[in-house]
Amino acid sequence: MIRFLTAGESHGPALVGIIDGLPAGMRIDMDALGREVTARQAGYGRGGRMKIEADAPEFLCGLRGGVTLGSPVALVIANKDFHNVRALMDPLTGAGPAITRPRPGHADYAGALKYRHRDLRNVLERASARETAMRVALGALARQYVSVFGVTVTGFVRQIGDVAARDGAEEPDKESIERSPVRCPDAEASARMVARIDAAKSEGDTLGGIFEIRVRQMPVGIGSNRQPSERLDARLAAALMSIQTAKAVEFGSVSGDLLGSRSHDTFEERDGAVVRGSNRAGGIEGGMSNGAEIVVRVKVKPIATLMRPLASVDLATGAPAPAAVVRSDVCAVPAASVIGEAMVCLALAEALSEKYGGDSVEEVREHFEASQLGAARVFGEKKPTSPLGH
Ligand code: EPS
Repeated sequence: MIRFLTAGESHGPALVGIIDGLPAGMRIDMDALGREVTARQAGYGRGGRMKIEADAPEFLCGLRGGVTLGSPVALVIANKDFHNVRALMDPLTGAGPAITRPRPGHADYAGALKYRHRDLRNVLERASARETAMRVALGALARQYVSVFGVTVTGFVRQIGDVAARDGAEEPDKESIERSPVRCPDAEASARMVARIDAAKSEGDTLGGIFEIRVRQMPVGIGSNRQPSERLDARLAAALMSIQTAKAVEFGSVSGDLLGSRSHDTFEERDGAVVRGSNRAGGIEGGMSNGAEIVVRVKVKPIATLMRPLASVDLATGAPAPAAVVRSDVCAVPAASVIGEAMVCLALAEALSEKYGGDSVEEVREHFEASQLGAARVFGEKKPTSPLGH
């Protein structure tokens, strides 16, 4: 089974990641991995930190000659900013003035109480979304695993603040997403999102939004109806909700009036094949992939660090005081969409490896092909297909 762990503080020496369970024999596309990690760093609305960092994942083990060995793969990403704050953050000698005014919406307060930290820096360093740089690197490996089955995962931004993309952006292509400074394929909305971020910045405010992930060519029957924790939608939702700013996850599109007659996908017969009339379920029924495109949207909250700080209380004195102000981003929704892709790749890799897993990529392919042949026999010639025809 594929699983992963990350470690590292935002301003510590490095981020560390381990992914275990990748089969032997996968030639890793380093350029593709680098592009994903760089895409997370970009996106209009980022603050000063991204001018310091140039994330370059380094492999420590699990590969030889760029090919997976079947052993755990470990990576590090250096934090360049560590060298600017070494006195504060050195793992052995780090010390400095305590941060004591919690930011509403951040981990500061709950974490201070949980760990009994008197200095909120001890909480916020690990809570920081800096950690997602490693998730994206691991997610890039997971993407290369899911691509063995033909699965593709594309994320894009649907909304920033009160600016929403036109609904016409239904089949977003990679080029228009990448051309946009906010990863929104609707060029006109994209320009308005940029202006909205500028306005929020000049007001000392921050902006949240909504991103969407599409998964194409997903094999049927991944996930399970057997146990609550095995349901594919539950697993994807958990993976996406683990992103620091995520507040809500939604699959498909139940009709606004919540009428059953307008919320489900009819079965139809076309040229001897079973097809679906629509894809309102978003590709998952009964906790299992149904072969249609998986469509999932995530709402992300605005960043908790405001340059015009919200009301808080100094935990050291008990007196009212504005929340701590530290360097941060104005809007990280474009980055969140890249992280969302990574989390979906990791969750799908885990679920796919349960059904088709093997010790080598050749064996995985054999398992997959045998399973596809068997599935095609279940309904004879009436092979079920998705509304998109795959
Ligand atoms: C973050 C605060 C900012 C962001 C950071 C997440 O960092 P800093 O306080 O150093 O300016 O830039 O994101 C990253 C470093 C990153 O790589 O995404 C936070 O508090 O969550």
